[in-house]
Amino acid sequence: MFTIDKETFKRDYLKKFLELHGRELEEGTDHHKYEALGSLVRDYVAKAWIETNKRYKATGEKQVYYFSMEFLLGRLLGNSLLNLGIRDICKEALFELDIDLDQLENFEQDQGLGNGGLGRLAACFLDSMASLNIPGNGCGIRYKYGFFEQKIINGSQIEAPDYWLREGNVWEIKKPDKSEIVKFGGEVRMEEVNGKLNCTHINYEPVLAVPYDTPIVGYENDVVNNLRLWSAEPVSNEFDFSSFSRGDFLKAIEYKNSVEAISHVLYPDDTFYEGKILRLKQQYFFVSAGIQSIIRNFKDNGGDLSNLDEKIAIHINDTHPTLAIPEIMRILMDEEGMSWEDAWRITTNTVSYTNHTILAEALEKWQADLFKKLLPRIYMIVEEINRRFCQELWNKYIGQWDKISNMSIIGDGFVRMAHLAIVGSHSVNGVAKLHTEILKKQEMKDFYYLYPRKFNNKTNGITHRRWLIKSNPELTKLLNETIGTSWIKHPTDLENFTKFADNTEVREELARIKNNNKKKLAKIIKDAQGIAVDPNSMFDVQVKRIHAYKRQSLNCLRIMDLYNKLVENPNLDIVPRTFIFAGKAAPGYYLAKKTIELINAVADKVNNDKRIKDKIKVVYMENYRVSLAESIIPATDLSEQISTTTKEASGTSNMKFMMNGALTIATLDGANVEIRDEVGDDNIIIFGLTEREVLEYYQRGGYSSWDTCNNDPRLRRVTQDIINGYYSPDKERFKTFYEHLLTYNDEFFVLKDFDSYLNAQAKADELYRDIHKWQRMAAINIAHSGIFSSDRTIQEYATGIWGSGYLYKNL
Ligand code: 26W
Repeated sequence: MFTIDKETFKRDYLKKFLELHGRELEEGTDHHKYEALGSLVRDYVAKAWIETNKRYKATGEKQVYYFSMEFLLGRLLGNSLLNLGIRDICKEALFELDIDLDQLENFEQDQGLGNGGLGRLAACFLDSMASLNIPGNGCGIRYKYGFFEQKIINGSQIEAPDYWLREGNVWEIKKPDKSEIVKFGGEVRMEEVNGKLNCTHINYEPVLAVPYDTPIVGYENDVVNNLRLWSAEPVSNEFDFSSFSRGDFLKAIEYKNSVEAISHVLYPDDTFYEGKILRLKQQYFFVSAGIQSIIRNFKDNGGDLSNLDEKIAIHINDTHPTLAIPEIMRILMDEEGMSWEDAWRITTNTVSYTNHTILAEALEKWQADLFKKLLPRIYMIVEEINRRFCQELWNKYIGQWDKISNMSIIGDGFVRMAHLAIVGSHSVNGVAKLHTEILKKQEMKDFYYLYPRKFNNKTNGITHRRWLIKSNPELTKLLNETIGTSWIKHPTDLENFTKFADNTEVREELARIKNNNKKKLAKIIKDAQGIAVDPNSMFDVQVKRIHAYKRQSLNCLRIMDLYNKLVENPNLDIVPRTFIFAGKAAPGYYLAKKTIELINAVADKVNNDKRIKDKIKVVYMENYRVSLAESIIPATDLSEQISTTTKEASGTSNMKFMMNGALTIATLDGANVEIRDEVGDDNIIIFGLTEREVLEYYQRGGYSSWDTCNNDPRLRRVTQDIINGYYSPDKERFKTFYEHLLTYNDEFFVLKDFDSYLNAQAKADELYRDIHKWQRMAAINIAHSGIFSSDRTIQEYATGIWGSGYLYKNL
């Protein structure tokens, strides 16, 4: 294992600083200091990185490639130090140089190449694969601009570009010699040579895919895996290709721009598919580059392509990288001369697919004519996959034309990516038990019937190294002192903490730690927003993407109701609360942006009303991102997981909160169900419609939001307040929000669940009044959170889907 002593570290650091900046430490800025530390750590990591690679080559172990359009890594310095096992030494050494490591870590820009849950999950998985010694590689896009920066101006979201590379990126290494060419457009020429059909792609536009590698450090195990992100560049002028007229200057500029556009910016859409051709280009770009480089590397190492599926597992994170399927087919057939049958067997055995959402508006389907024009050879292959698939269906479902056309991969002029992903892979998984059951019973039921053995569940997880050890050092210390350190490598050992739930001293210590974390967050809020919040109030938190189904609206309505009650009776005996919101809305999502505005309007009114004596405060924190989450989550008392049942595939912040000792108020949706199963009904606050009730309403109707509203004076009042000028002199301002709830019958049952939510909140109040009871519940939540470590999830993927890793070999 990597070790270093304090003095050597100091010497290395000062040397690095001088080399990098050509000046003494005293003359450097904080950013200089961060940069020197980052590049020194990268040097330390480099040796193990190379060694890991050599070891993988020598053992010929099965390699996993995790393809994802998004990797939401956040900051790397702190976690790399932690995983290397030198964070403490480093902290002491820097202290002696008058540098505060915690502060220095704040100078790192978040690597925000993802929208939300799906991208963060990919990042947690990379950490777990490395920590479990699984040969796991990430493959994605090196966006020049990450997820936009959110500013809240006059209560509204304003987007600014996230140019995260402005001050460089110490972690990445550009590898131009490992570039690949990706081909767009053009035509396909078919020729028969010696009785075999040959395909040649001509007149295409070539794009150079240049890889940048980032080391992913495993936890104290000398493993360093690789995340490879591809950047699009024009092919150099020396490159000889007939389809491009090199003499034409303007055309050359146009070509350069159109190429660079590919890896320019991350689409800020989450659960909403737009059908933009550039996105399809992005998808094929990184998938083709990734697959080509995997196969090239495999062959260079003497691999035999006929058993590619035994040596390589390719996982696709949602449908976004589904083109991996036809791309492998293309290479195996067109470049390697394999038969369709052999190529198909190898491809399907290699690829596995995870579905992350059942929302219909998120399903990717590409217009067939655009697809064909952009990717002519890939389209031909998809057509042939579909022809053979439909043939299979015809034989099985004689005369059932509707069923066949519903299941077809190409239909109504579109290529349906989820169908391609299911047909072309050997495993399809959901991300929580309930979600997988809904996939099997509803969304994908025809496919489940056809291929029952492909479907399986892998409940999501989070890396406890970032979300507990790194972000909550005081809680980590308490755990180590009470139950020892075995939980760090075996997170389910956190269960040993259960017996401390009844220990008064431990409960008081838990309360003290929480209070400390709240004080730190209160300072961040004060510094950023000028709002003073009381660390002794209950911190009641909802942080996540803003979306109608996640129901920030429900949270907001009950705050409005509570405010009304307080105005009416300022002496009302309630637990003082600080309501904290954060999250970004997709720039084109009008209702979500209005939700942000409404929350801010409510915040304005509530925070400035002297009558309610500061009993409640509302804070909307700007620019939610991984590093901010690391400050908010450890400071949370109550975690709001209030999506409409059936709509949240899993959720992962719910797991982060419980691991940090927050209690959860939740609907029985996504992984909340499994959290409830772990902690028991007494240690979670559940409310709202059940899965059965929601599905019945959707199928049979029978819900009238209008009636629900009219029968509840509290609802009548708060919904009127949205449009009567109470929160904004402009009565039109929140009209859409109101209409969504009342005119359009409240698609997500906000009003229906209101009463039950308020009762649940009253219960939370009651529990919070007894600090011992509350901390007992917090302790039980922490003790049962180990199962939600992504180490457990990754072990399940490795043994159940990929056939890789130590545990698999020892099955
Ligand atoms: C095409 C636009 C688009 C972009 C992203 C459609 C869909 C997505 C993702 C699948 C959305 C997403 O992040 N889903 C979330 O995935 C998490 C990890 O599995 C789950 O915990 C969340 O419940 C789910 O909403």
